[in-house]
This record gives sequence, structure tokens and C-alpha cells, in this order.
Amino acid sequence: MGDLLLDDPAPFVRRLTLNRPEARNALSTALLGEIADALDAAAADDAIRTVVITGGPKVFAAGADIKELATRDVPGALLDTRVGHWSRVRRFPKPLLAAVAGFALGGGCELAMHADIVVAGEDAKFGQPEINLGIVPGAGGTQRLARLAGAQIAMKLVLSGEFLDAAEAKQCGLIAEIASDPAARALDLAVKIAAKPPLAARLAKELVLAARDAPLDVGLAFERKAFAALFATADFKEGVGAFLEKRKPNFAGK
Ligand code: DAK
Repeated sequence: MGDLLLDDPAPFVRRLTLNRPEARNALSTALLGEIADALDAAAADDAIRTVVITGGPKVFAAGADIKELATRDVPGALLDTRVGHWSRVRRFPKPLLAAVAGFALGGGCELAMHADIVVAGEDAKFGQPEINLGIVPGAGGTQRLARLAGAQIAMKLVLSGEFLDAAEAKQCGLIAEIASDPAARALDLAVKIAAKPPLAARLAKELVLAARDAPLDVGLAFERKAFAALFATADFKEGVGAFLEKRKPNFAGK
């Protein structure tokens, strides 16, 4: 079996399962490349509307592969192919969910933060312990953690290497939900989202990301345009028609 397992557990839903238990799902460059390739493929496939990424029952991902990092020098870090892999993960345009059980550390926490919705198990632990290795987070950890959880929590994690448990992660807004079975709950949400009109879902994702990253005026202008554009879609007619005819909508993504 490979380090990344792909399956489609429900119509329109693809699941990516990290499968390097012997290395605690450490994100080797090869594995990160496989994740980026899988997301690119899902982005290009009309039969996929949402993606769920998950790990094992005890570890989501323990970060970059420290054995690989051990040989890194400055030019190697600057020219690292990982940078391109991470930007492909970041550009994935469809709703991306993460189901986190156990440890999500370093690059593993950064991977979870690339998801649009994170569902965590009660035993989940989030951290950016790179400081213990003499480095800092390199895949957006300092920036995303500060934006999602606030500067105080980001400072605490990045400077001390301490972890947040699931309840703390929920309280500071790092995750959406805690569930007894995070994989099942994330799949449940993915199925629900996959039944929504895909064009509206993609724009909704972009808009909420803009709320985090762009000034309010820019975000509001973008929302007005996206809102108007969606009136031109067949899915809008289908949604309204289904409501008026008291039936379930069937969205085609057109
Ligand atoms: N890399 C490689 N191997 C790992 C690993 C990792 N991150 N984490 C665990 N392993 C391996 C261990 O070496 C051990 O291997 P063997 O000795 O059996 O050969 C095996 O997995 C089991 O590990 P443990 O015995 O430690 O397992 P436990 O269940 O007791 O503990 C743990 C699980 C996840 C709490 C612990 O393993 C742990 O603390 N792991 C390290 C976590 C960590 O420090 N993560 C930060 C890594 S640095 C970049 C962008 C981003 C990054 C880099 C570059 N660019 C854009 C250039 C990111 C950097 C990082 O994430």
C-alpha cells in the first residue's frame, strides 16, 4: 500500500488517507507531492466536489520528515520543491475538510490549517514544535495560526513548542468541531456539502478566505459580484425551482 490512500466513499466525495504509520505520517517530500497531485486531480474532476483528508487513529501527521530535513542546507531550503507542493494545496479550489485524530504537529498542523473545515477527535493535539529543532514553521504556520487562533495562541505554540488539545483548539477557533468519530463526522459534512451547488460552494470558499486575507471593502465588493454572478447559473434556477415545487434539488454544477 502507498503512503497516500485515495478512495471515493460517497458520490462526489474523495478521501485522502495519510498512510505512513511507521513514521507517524511524517510528510516526506514525496508524500506531500502525492497530496498536491491528488488535490490537482480532484480539482480537475467534475465528479469530485469535496475532499476529506485524514490520517490514522493516533496521528494525523507528525510534520515534515525530520530525517529528510536533517540533510537540508540554506540553498536546499530556498529551492525546496515542497514550496510548490504547498502552494498547490493552498490553491485547491473546492471545499477541503480535515479529520484530525491524535497529533497534528508542524507540517501536520499546517496541513490541517489548509483545510476549510477541521473536525478533530477528543484526543487531538495541535502544535508547531519546529522551535525544538532550531527552525520555525515553514508552510504558513506562523501566519495561519495567528490569523485563525490569534496572535497570543500562535506565539505560545510557536515559541514554546507546547500543544493545544482539542478543547483549546475549538475554543480559539483553530477547528470547527470536536467529534467522537472525526473521520465519520467529516465525511458526513463532506457528503452534505457535495450535495450543494458546486459553483456556489467554490465561491463561498473563496469569499470566506477573502474575509481572512483581504480588507473588508475588497471582500464586500467580491461578495457582491459573486452574489450577482450566481443568478446566471442553472443551479440557481434548480435551487429556487426545487424550493417552490417542494422537492429536493439536483445540482449539476452549471
Ligand atoms: N519525521 C520523521 N520521522 C518521524 C517523525 C517526523 N516528523 N515523527 C515521528 N517519526 C518517526 C520516529 O523517528 C520513529 O521512527 P523509528 O525510530 O521507529 O525509526 C517513529 O516515527 C515513531 O516515533 P515515536 O516513537 O516518537 O512515536 P510516538 O507515538 O511516541 O510519538 C509524536 C509521536 C508525533 C508525538 C512524536 O513522534 C513526535 O514528536 N514527532 C516529531 C514531531 C515534530 O517535531 N514535528 C515537526 C517537524 S518539522 C517546509 C515547510 C514546512 C516544514 C518544512 C519545510 N518548506 C516549505 C521548505 C515543516 C517542518 C516540520 O514539520
